[in-house]
Amino acid sequence: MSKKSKSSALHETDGVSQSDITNLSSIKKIQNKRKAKLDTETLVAEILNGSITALSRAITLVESSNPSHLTQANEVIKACLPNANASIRIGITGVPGVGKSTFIEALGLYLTDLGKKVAVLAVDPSSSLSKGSILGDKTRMEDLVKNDNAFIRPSPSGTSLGGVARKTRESIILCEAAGFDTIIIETVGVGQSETAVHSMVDFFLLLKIAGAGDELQGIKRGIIEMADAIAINKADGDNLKAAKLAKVEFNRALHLYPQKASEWQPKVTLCSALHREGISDLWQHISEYMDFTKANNYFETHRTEQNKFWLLQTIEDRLKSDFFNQPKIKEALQTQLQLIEEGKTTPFVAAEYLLTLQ
Ligand SMILES: Nc1nc2c(ncn2[C@@H]2O[C@H](COP(=O)(O)OP(=O)(O)OP(=O)(O)O)[C@@H](O)[C@H]2O)c(=O)[nH]1
Ligand SMILES: [Mg+2]
Repeated sequence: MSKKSKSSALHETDGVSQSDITNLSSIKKIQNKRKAKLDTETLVAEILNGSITALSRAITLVESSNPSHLTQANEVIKACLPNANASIRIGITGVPGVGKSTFIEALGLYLTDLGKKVAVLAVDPSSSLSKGSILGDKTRMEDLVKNDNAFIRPSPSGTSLGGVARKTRESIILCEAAGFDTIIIETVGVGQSETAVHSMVDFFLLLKIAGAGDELQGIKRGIIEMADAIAINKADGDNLKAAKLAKVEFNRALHLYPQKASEWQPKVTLCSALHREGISDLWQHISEYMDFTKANNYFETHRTEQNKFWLLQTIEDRLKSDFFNQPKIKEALQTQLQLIEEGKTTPFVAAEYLLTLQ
């Protein structure tokens, strides 16, 4: 190594030599143990016992694209299903930087203090490209990561939102079977991912920050319709006044929307995730929602509707990927796309042709 590079701030110290204790054979043993495929029965028993290692393994199976893993994943989920359901599922959305991760850490710590077991999952199809939010979340949730009663799993990777969402949905079942009673699912407020998360949770929370007074500008109408509560975050310091104004404006706007199927009237609350303020008020609100929807039966019927939706969604996803993954379709599709570009066929004739090929 040259003298120059040693004096650079980027210089790394030479590697630490391997200690005597870790000899090759013990490393091999550990590796083999890790690799050993647990049989389904043992895996399920360990999950039901609350083993985080078993839970993580099962989620890895769910997320795998290896067909043999998928078969085992399906068996595990089937065995876990009777033990799932005894939880509440909360979806959280908001634009990047609104404070979702900070908020989830604050809420998660508040709930573990109450004696709850909290699992945090995510649906973020973009993270598979950047890997950004995975790292970001783990560092933003520093205290929650260390908490024994919390389990945090980054968004599964995948190219289609449908695939990513299915994996998260199946992970919910596994977390519930492992004894987690509160499942928090985070998503970034872009694309269709909110709709996917909305269709797998009991309560949907929209996080906002106060803007320049024109609060409703640029916010998708559909998201407000989905929200069971809106929390204006960063209601602290100089921002508090603007946050209070935003609260009034959102409250007014909410009253203009038709009544929700749940008959629940969403509220707007203020919070500061950073200072962990307003968290208990919001939790009170969520608890009231659970009581209210359990009493009027919406909670149950809503979950049944969600299950029906996911049945149809899964079939749709499977048919689509089975179709597009056939080599002959891949090839013929390219030809048909080219013909369209040259104006030699129409989309409908081309589609008819491709569909007869399978
Ligand atoms: N003042 C203040 N800052 C906050 C609050 N909550 C979060 N922040 C800050 O806002 C920034 C973004 O917070 P994150 O929790 O990473 O936001 P996020 O929504 O998870 O962001 P993405 O993961 O990028 O979508 C960080 O610098 C936080 O410290 C709050 O209540 N008050
Ligand atoms: Mg985040």
